[in-house]
Amino acid sequence: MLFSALLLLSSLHNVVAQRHDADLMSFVTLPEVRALRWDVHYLDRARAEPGYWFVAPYGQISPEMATKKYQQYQVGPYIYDDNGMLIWAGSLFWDNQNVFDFHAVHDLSADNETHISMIVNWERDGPGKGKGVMMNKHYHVETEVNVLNDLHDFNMHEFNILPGGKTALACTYRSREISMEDFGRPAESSFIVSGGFVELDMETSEILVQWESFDHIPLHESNMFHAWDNPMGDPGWDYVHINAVDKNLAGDYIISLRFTNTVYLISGEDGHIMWRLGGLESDFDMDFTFSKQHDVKFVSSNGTHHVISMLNNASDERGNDENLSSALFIEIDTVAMTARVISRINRPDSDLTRLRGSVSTLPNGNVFIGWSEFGYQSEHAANGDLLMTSRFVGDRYSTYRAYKSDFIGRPTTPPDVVASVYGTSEEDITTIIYVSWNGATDVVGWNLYAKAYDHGEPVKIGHATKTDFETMYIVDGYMDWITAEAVDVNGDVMSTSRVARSDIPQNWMAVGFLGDSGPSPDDPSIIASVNKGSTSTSDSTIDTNTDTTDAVEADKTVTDTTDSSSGMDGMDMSDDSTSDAMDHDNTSYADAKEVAKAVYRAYEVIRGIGGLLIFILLACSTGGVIYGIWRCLQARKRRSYQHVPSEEGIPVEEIHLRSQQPE
Ligand SMILES: *[C@@H]1O[C@H](CO)[C@@H](O)[C@H](O)[C@H]1NC(C)=O
Ligand SMILES: *[C@@H]1O[C@H](CO)[C@@H](O)[C@H](O)[C@H]1NC(C)=O
Ligand SMILES: *[C@@H]1O[C@H](CO)[C@@H](O)[C@H](O)[C@H]1NC(C)=O
Ligand SMILES: *[C@@H]1O[C@H](CO)[C@@H](O)[C@H](O)[C@H]1NC(C)=O
Ligand SMILES: CC(=O)N[C@H]1CO[C@H](CO)[C@@H](O)[C@@H]1O
Repeated sequence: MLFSALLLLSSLHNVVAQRHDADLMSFVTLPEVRALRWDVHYLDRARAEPGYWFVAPYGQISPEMATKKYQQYQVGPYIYDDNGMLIWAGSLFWDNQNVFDFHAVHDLSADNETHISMIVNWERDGPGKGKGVMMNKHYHVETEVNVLNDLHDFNMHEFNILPGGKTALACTYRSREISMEDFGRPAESSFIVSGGFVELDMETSEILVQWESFDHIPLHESNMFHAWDNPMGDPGWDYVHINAVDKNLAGDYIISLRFTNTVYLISGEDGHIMWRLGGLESDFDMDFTFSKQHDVKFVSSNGTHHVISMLNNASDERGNDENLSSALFIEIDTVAMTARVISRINRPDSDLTRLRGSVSTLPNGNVFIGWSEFGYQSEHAANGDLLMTSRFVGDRYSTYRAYKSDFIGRPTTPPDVVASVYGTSEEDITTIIYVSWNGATDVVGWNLYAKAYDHGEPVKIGHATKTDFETMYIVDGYMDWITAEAVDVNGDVMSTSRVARSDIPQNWMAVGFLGDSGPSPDDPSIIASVNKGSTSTSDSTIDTNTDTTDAVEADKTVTDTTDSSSGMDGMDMSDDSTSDAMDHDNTSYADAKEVAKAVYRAYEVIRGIGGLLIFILLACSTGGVIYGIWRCLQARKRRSYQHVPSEEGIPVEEIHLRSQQPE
């Protein structure tokens, strides 16, 4: 008996363990997106630079085969806040295509805003050769930069939009046939992949500068193609493997070739190699070595003295040169011809980054490092102190590079709202509302509205604080025709959703609803004003979810004066007081709902016999009567909402008008 119970338990446990999507987020408002969850650890939060993470998870580097199967969106560009909260899922935009080098772009002359850029991968089954893309804060594509016709694809390593935003750098891989003379075999030739870069015009994709290793870097510098290797046919030996390019203000280019373990400075004037750092033919007196480096960038450069950063992964698919990877900051003096490490930041988990990776300096001097595999990334103070590490919860994806930046995202698509109605009787109906706004930064809360009927006025039914990508809000009653307003820190409305009809069961009786017929939508204004009446001081009972601070404040006073030794915290008290208020108001609330039902049913009838026009005509023709009653009601309203039920006898349209009165 016990044994079988244990067996059952363990098999249940396996069911839980076998859930294959526990590392993925899911949303009611964005059901097609399964964004990756993060595991985040702060060691010193106060010193971290504020900003958002830019990552582009992918499953495999080369494009996957197209499929007709329905797939949820996972790979592609994503923005998260620095707690791992999703801000933008861009996977929808590129239909699950791989995206690389996704980051924020500053220093554009066109405006003073932060843009975003990325490389969209080539298509395996389509004509797409991939492209460099820049988007604005509205997630509109502003610029698409395409590749040369003779290239296979827009190379995945680098899309480096230069200050001013007029031009961008990209890597090129091009197949060439070369004599093996350099290997002492002049009679033979082999195909090689020549590594190069281009500087492209952002507007026209025109090539302004083009450089290739073929003309400048002999075969013997390669640690991939050796004197004893056989010649290869097209496409040939990838003998240098370019993986980064940057440009300084002097107009010279720095490139990283992973298969020569060397960083090169290329003259912007004539393309000659000005110096080599590392590898077999380094021009510098160095106090360090590096290998298999990534993401070599200028930190500063004044023509003779440079500071560069790189990820020294010291490891690749063929082997390790040392036991852990590091980010290096190197000071290069081209007068004395010395290169010195000014900062080394080791991988916090002492592991190796076998491939890929990135290192960037943040405005406050912090260093943000993407170690690539499984999204492992870390932030460090300028002195190297570890401030934060994080990684994807699951092992299914990596990101080629990872960045952190400030950003303002303002999608032009409205927020998404989904609402559902639940309950087993007219009295316990609840509406659950979900809202999100893919891509919007700086949303602090949501104002939620419902309408009594489709042409009614929206009535505010609550406010929810945003604490995650998607916000849930629960409200009493059958709320329908829901809209949500995104609110910023000043309380200003940023955008309003479309009107969402609430989902209801197809058959209320079949799902356990007790009653002869299913419920109908409530008039939100009556519910709202009854709720308001019950406290008669503020909005707080309408907003029970979010205005808890108010409630807590009030309750603390109560606790202090009545029973300061109760040991109850403010939250408990607030729950009590809310339910007290509900008890008080039980009758009026229920009756008010009845009124709302009557209004709704009457409206349905009126609509049945001729629509809104008749409704309005009717309302106008009885306007005088209504006015009188309205004055009378106003007087009552000020006294107490407890009298709401007594209005049940008055004509429908008057009640309706009353419900339209501004609060
Ligand atoms: C650009 O924006 C920053 C804040 O984002 C502001 O401090 C700066 O003054 C702006 N510069 C210009 C030229 O508008
Ligand atoms: C470049 O910087 C170095 C050290 O920061 C300085 O000694 C040198 O004079 C600078 N050169 C120029 C041309 O500004
Ligand atoms: C790597 O670690 C091993 C032992 O863990 C040690 O014997 C070896 O010397 C280390 N290599 C380097 C380059 O530090
Ligand atoms: C309030 O309503 C609930 C259920 O609707 C009922 O059980 C309770 O007795 C009512 N309270 C008052 C004070 O009428
Ligand atoms: C930073 C550093 O020391 N890196 C290592 C890089 O790889 C070489 C060998 O290729 C090692 O000697 C270095 O120690």
